[in-house]
Amino acid sequence: MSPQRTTPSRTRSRRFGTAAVAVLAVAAASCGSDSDDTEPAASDAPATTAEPAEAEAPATDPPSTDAPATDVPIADDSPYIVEDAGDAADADPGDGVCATDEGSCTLRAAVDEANAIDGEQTISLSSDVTLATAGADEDANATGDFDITDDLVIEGGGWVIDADRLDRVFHVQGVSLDLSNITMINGLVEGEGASGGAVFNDAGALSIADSALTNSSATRAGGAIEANEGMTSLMAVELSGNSTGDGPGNGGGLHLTGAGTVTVADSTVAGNTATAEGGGLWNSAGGTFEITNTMIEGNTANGAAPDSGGGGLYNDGGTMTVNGGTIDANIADGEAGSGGGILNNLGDLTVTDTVITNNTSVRAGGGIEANEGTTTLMSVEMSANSTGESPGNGGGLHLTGVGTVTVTDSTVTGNIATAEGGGLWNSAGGTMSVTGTDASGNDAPDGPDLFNDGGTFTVDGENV
Ligand SMILES: [Ca+2]
Ligand SMILES: [Ca+2]
Ligand SMILES: [Ca+2]
Repeated sequence: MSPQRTTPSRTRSRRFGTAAVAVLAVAAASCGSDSDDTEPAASDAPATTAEPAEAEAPATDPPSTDAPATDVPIADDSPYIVEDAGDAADADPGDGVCATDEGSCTLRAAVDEANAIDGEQTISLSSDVTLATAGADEDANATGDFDITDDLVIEGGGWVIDADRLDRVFHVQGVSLDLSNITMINGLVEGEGASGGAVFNDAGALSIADSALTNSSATRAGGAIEANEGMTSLMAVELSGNSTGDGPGNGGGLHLTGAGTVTVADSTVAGNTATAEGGGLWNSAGGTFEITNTMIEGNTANGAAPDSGGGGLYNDGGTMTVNGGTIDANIADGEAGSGGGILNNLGDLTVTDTVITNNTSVRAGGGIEANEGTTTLMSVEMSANSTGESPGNGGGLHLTGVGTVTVTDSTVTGNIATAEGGGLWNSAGGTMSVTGTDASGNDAPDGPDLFNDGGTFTVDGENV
């Protein structure tokens, strides 16, 4: 068999793939549910009951019949090998065996079993899986999404989990979930507050590696992933084609609520859409959000307000760090949408060693919109970004209100504004300091490279 056939997550995803599954499959085959017949029966009854009267021992001890099961720790089958693409529940959760009434192991049965047994078990997929038990808003793994209530590892082997628009895929309830080598598609959560189209990390520790989350959506936030506090880590993950609805619709790819931590590394966030803010990724006021060596490409935010938008990234007052990677061709297309690449709203944004290019907005900040807050760019290439006609200020970067922007050792070239400041635009209350930076070859009717609307604006120490 060839478990990789459907995954778009490329060659690197095979690191834990076929070989590991094969080994685990062999292990399972040799130490499965038949362990009962191998040892206990022969040895124990004779040994413990040899001398005392034959009559009493069997009566008081539990030994002779199935007794070993009650005294001996459960012979846990983990890793559970999912070879049934269906969605039936486990027949006897907690007996250590992943088995439906039919005797096969589905993902739902494996999660039933892992939840029921203390400690962190491992599930290995050996088949695609399709959700088939309708019923969202249920938290005991009976219907809809798979509810994770105990620490768990799932090795996907390159297989696909299709939520079939019935619900999201995983709901992590304050525990840890490590996912690797899985493609998750077609998640859907609808209604007021519905968040996390594919995965909802509710105050847990979620780690996803070498995986793809595609074509999922949520009404409120987090088209693919919603993190409510907790810790969320994506490593070599593709978030693509996910979307939010309109309630309000933030974070087309991923959204963080509250005081959590999100890290995204060596990943791709592409073609996601948010109805309001953060077409790709959205960070909360209490959030710490680190993005490293990641491609943020072709995402769209539709929000109409001046502090709405952020086609690629939106930082809503928290701490966001972008280090390495590219922010390319993202769009803030609302009526006064701002920050085609990034919108830093009242927060602390630091961008280093990153290319910001081809992004567009309607109102201001083709590449970056800073609404107050602190924005620091170092070794950034900002090129070919543009703003539209409402009014269209700051093709590269625009600062609104009383904020601070620092640009060091960077290039700001080829950006276009319809009105003022093709490269950089500083507000009346703003402090903008540019050092060691090439700001040239930008285009705007007023201030082709730089425009100062009355604030403090220096380039290499000289007032603009
Ligand atoms: Ca069981
Ligand atoms: Ca467990
Ligand atoms: Ca459920």
